Amino acid sequence: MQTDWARVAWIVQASRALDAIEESQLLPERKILYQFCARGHELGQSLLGLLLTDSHDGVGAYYRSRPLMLALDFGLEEAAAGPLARATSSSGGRDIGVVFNMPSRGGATVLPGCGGVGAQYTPAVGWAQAIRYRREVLHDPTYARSIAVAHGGEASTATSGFWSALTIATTLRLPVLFYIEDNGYGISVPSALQTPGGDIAANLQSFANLSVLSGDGTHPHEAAELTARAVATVRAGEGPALLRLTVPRLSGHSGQDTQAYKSPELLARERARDPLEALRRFAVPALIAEADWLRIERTARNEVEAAVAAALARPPPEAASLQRHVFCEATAVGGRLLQEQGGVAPEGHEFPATATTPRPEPARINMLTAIRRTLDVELATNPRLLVFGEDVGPKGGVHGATLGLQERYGCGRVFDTSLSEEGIVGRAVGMALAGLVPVAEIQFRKYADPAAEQLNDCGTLRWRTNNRFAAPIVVRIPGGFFKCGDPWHSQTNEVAWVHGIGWRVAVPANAQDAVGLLRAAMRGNDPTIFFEHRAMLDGASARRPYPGDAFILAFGEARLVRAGTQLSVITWGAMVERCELAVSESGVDAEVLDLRTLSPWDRRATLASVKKTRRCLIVHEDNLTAGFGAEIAATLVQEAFFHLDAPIERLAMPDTPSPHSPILLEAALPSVRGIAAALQRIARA
Ligand SMILES: Cc1ncc(C[n+]2csc(CCOP(=O)(O)OP(=O)(O)O)c2C)c(N)n1
Repeated sequence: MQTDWARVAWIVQASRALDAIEESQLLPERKILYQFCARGHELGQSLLGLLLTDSHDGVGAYYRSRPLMLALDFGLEEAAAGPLARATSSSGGRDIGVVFNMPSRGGATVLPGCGGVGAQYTPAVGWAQAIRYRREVLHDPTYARSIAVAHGGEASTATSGFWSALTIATTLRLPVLFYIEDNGYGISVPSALQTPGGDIAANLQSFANLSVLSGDGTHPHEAAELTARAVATVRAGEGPALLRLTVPRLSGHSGQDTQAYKSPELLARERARDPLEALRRFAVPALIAEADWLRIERTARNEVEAAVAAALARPPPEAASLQRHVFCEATAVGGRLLQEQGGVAPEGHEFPATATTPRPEPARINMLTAIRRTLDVELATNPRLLVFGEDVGPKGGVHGATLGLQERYGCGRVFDTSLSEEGIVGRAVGMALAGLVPVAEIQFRKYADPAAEQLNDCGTLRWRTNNRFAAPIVVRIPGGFFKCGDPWHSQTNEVAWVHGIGWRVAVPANAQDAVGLLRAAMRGNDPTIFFEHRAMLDGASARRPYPGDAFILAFGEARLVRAGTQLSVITWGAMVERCELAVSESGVDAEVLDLRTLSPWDRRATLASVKKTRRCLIVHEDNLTAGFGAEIAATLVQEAFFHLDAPIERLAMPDTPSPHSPILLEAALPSVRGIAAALQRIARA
C-alpha cells in the first residue's frame, strides 16, 4: 500500500498543534489537569494507524497513543474533549483524557485503555485469539486478515503483562503486532534498566515464533517500510511480530516533568531527531510541494483550534451521573442502556429459555458434577462460549470440573493456557470485548493474585468508558479449606471483589444453587466471580438433584435455609452447613439465611429477618477484619438499630492465613460448637 504522506503530515502536525495548545494554554489555565505530550512519537504512530483498516482490527493503546488515535479517525474534537473531561468525551470525564477507547465505527476498535503500564498487552492478545476463534471456530470469513496491535513504550516491556502476552502470542502464533516505541526513558528511568542493553528487539531476536523488526522511528522511509512489513507479516498469518522504533521524547513525561535528569547535550541530540523536521526534509518538495506543506500546517492548526473551541463548549459531566454504569442498567437485550461493544448482548444474541423453578432429577449430584454439567449445557447452546485455564484441557482441571469437555467441544473452545493468571484474565477481557463469552478458571483463590490488575481493570471497564464497552467475563475460582488448609489454596477472601468495582460475586453452597448461579453468570452482562468452595465440591451437604438445563437463579436473592424466631444467622459458602448443624445443636430457634451472592447481596431479606428476630450472628470463613460481615453489620446498625435487642456479632477466621495442620485449621475456622455457643449466648442476651 502506498503511504499517503500528505495525510501523515496532517496527523503529525495536528497532534503537534494539540499538544502545543494544551501545554501553552489549557494546562496553565487549569482547564486540563494532566498533559501527556506525544511530541517525537507522531510519525510511526501515524503510519501504523493508516494501515489498520480492517473492521475487526483491535488496538491496545496507551497514554502516548494520541497520534495513532488521530490516524484511526478518533476525531480532533474527541481527542480534545478527553483531557477537558467533557461529559460527551470517550470516558464522560471519568478517566484521564489520554486513556483512550473507541468502539468500532466500521474500522478498528480501540480497546479500553488503562492507566497501568503494560495492562494493554494481555487484552490485545485476547482480541487476537478471538479473531482466530471467529475465523476458525465460527467460520466467519470477515476475520480472515484482521489483526490485533499492542502499543507501548519500551519500559512497558519490563512488565509481567508484556511477557504474559508475548508467551501467549508466540505459543499460539496469534495475529498480533507488538508495536514498541523506545524513547529511552520510562519517566526518568533509562531503558537499560528495563531490558539488558536497553534494546528489547535485540534481546528477542531468538524468541521462537516471533518476527522481530527494529529501526528508526524518526526516519520516514525506514519507519514506513518497517511498519508496513510488520503489519503485512501479521496480516498474512505468519504469526506475531514485534516492531521496535526508536524515537525521541521531545517533552517531559507529562506536563509536570521538567526532564532535569537529562543532560543539555542529550536534550540537544533529541531535538535534532525531531520526526516532524525529518518528515519535512523527506517529503518536501519530493512528495509534497512546499506550498502544500504550509497549507497542511495551517489547516491542521486551524482545525485543532476549532476542535478545542468546540470541545470547550461541550458540557462538563453532571455530578448526579457519578454512579451510572457501574453495572449493566439494561433490563433486556437491546435498548440504549446496553454497552456499544463487548459481550454477546450488543449483537442481539438470544439464549435458550430459562426456568426459575427446578425440575429435579431423581439422583443427587455433587457440586462438581453440577458445575461440569452447566458448563456442558452452555457450551452446547452458545457457540460464542469458551472455557479455559491451567490444566482444564485433557486433564479436565485439577478439580475435575472440565473433565471430558475438550473431547466434546474441541481444543478451540476448551483449552489449556500458559501458567499466567494475568494472561488468563487479560485474555478473557480481550475476548469479551471481541464479542465472546470467556469462562476462565483460576486453579485456587490465592492464584488469582497475579491477575489482580486485570481483574480490577475489568470490573471498572464499563464505568470508565461511560458504558461504551463492557467485558462480561466469568472467572471460576475454587478456594476455601478442604480437609486441611494452607496459606495458598485455602483462603476465601471473596470480599476483595465485592470491594472492587463492577464485579458480581457468587458463593454457592449447594449443587442446585451452583447450577442456577453459574448459568446466570454465563448469560449475564457483567463480569462475575464464581467462587467454588473446595469443601463443597464433593461435600455431602452440598449434594442436590440436578435442577435441569434451563434452571437459573437471580443474583441478590438469599436462600432461607431454616426459618426461626429467636435469632438470625447470616452466612454463605461452607459455613452454611456448619450453621445448620450448630442451630440443631444449640436448641435456639434461629433463622438461617444463605446469601448465595455477595455482589449484589440480599439486604432486603437480611433486614427483614433481623427486624423479625431482633438478634443477629454473622458467620464467615474469611478473616474477621474488613471481611464482608463488617459490611452487613454496618448496614444493620444503620438500618435496623432500633429493632435490635442484642449487639450484632461476627464469627470468622481470626486475622491469620489459613493454617495447614487440621488442628490449627479447626482452631481457626468457626466451629459447629463455637457457633452453637454463640447462638445460645446471643439468644440469652
Ligand atoms: C503499573 C504501573 N507502574 C507505574 C506507573 C507510573 N508510570 C506511568 S508512565 C511510566 C513510564 C512508562 O514508560 P514507557 O512505557 O517507556 O512509555 P513512555 O512514557 O516513555 O512513552 C510509569 C513508571 C504506571 N502508570 N503503571
